[in-house]
Amino acid sequence: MKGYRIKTLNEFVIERQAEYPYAKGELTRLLHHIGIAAKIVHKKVNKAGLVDILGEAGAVNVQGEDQKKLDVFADEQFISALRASGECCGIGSEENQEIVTFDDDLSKEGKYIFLMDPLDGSSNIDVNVSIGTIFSIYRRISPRGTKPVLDDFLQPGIKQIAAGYIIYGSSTMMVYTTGRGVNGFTLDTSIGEFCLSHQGITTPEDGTIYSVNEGNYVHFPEGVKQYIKYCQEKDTSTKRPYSSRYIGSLVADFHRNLLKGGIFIYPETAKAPNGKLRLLYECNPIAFITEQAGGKASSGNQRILEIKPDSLHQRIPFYTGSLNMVEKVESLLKNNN
Ligand code: AHM
Ligand code: MG
Repeated sequence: MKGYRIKTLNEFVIERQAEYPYAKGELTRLLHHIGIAAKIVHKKVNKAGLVDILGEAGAVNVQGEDQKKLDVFADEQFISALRASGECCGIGSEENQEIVTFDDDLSKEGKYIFLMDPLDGSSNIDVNVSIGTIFSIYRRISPRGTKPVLDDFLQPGIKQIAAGYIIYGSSTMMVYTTGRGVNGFTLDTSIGEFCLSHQGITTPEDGTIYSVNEGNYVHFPEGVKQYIKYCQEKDTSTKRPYSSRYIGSLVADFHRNLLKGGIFIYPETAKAPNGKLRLLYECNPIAFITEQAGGKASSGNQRILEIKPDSLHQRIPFYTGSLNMVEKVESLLKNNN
């Protein structure tokens, strides 16, 4: 019998790098350091119920150390891992109002900038439900050797070099794309390595799951209301009614739908005309992955990846998942405009 050998994340990215003759290993090193931060956060997430990490950020524990909430902890871990990589000159994060720029000479030479939601699904942290990290990587436009500027971070999603997420679920997984398909790696805790477990992920064109916070139904645009009714109607030829599944962690809801086929919706409402989710570090990376897997990501009337951002924490209505499902809701939105 032929022996089966696992492939680790690091082996995989190095192998992929060899396919680009001019690659110097910078992105490889960056992905390696993302993996390190992910493992540290994984460890903390797994112990969240045991230690006093759930205390108020800023409170002082018995050792006299600042207690940090998991989201603050994750933010710090990713920032320090990226700083250590020497390939990243600055970071935009949901946890920080302004961009974080690295001052050391090595980092200033770095050609990449990094955007992240370090711990997404914050309402699920304290109740042992899946949460995640979402990230996006761009080439800077400001000259190397200088501090990055806001414009480096305000590039449209089509300019992404890589994007991914880590899901801290029943197991911890990292899923990422560099624009050549989507691959998933599951953390084998016995050896401390992310191992290739989901190669070449594609999402079904038609799904049977819809994910939306239906509690907000009365506030939704007419097109979304009609789409929800459509999902609930009986029609065996299209496998309706669909199943409704909503965890309240974008990463977890999206990950399930990516693998099984489905749609995730966070629409605009009268109260929140731009929805809730953030374009730069939630919607763009997820949109890049969706498209690479054969799905679609839209703001309702525009391709997410083509939107030119105007601010770091900008929000956008988000419709993503199986191609035909997203197109159906887009057409209902259009008809009810
Ligand atoms: P967060 O970044 O503060 O965790 O908020 C984002 C989360 C997403 O993970 C999730 O899809 C959404 O907010 C859930 O919002 P709601 O509770 O309004 O349905
Ligand atoms: Mg978030």
